[in-house]
Amino acid sequence: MQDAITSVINSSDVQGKYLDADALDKLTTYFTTGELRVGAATAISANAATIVKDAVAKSLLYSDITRPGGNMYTTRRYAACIRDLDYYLRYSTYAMLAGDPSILDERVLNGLKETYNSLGVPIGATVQAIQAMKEVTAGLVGPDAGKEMGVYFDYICSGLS
Ligand SMILES: CCC1=C(C)/C(=C/C2=NC(=C\c3[nH]c(/C=C4\NC(=O)[C@H](C)[C@H]4CC)c(C)c3CCC(=O)O)/C(CCC(=O)O)=C2C)NC1=O
Repeated sequence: MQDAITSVINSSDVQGKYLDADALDKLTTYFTTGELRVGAATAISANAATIVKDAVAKSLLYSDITRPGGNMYTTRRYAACIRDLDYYLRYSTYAMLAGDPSILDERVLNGLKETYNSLGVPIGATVQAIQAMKEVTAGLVGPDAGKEMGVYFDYICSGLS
């Protein structure tokens, strides 16, 4: 896993240079948004179950997916879906704190699309639910932190698509 700091240091190191203006700019942005990130992470962790529930209500509930024949039908599969959404929220929060998406590649997206395809989990509906989480989260943490979280929700969606 990388973060905004190790990522600029690593890329300066491979060139054998001190941090240039561009690298220092990236670090300044990261440090000045530190409080925003920590505040958002605190609010998200205190409200995670509600965020997931509201996102499901906005996107999946009462659709064919929750009826017989749908992939969320049966309590076991419904619970697996809720659990997956909670993973996406928690790992997006980690990535937002780190200011870097690499943790998503390593711990979430690796092999996920293949798993979903083999189990018949619909990717389009999953993307809709993640987009609904993005909206609900932005409503909770405000537009600036919401935009930052949105980067990582979108990253998961493109990794799945
Ligand atoms: C931390 C990293 C991580 C991820 C991301 C993860 C995902 C993940 N989701 C799974 C299943 C599943 N995922 C879903 C999800 C859904 N079905 C729908 O229709 C909805 C659209 C959607 C929710 C948004 C369902 C229903 C299953 C169970 C499918 C089945 O067993 O038939 C499985 C198969 C094994 C299992 O059932 O636990 C994995 C590995 N596991 C991990 O360890």
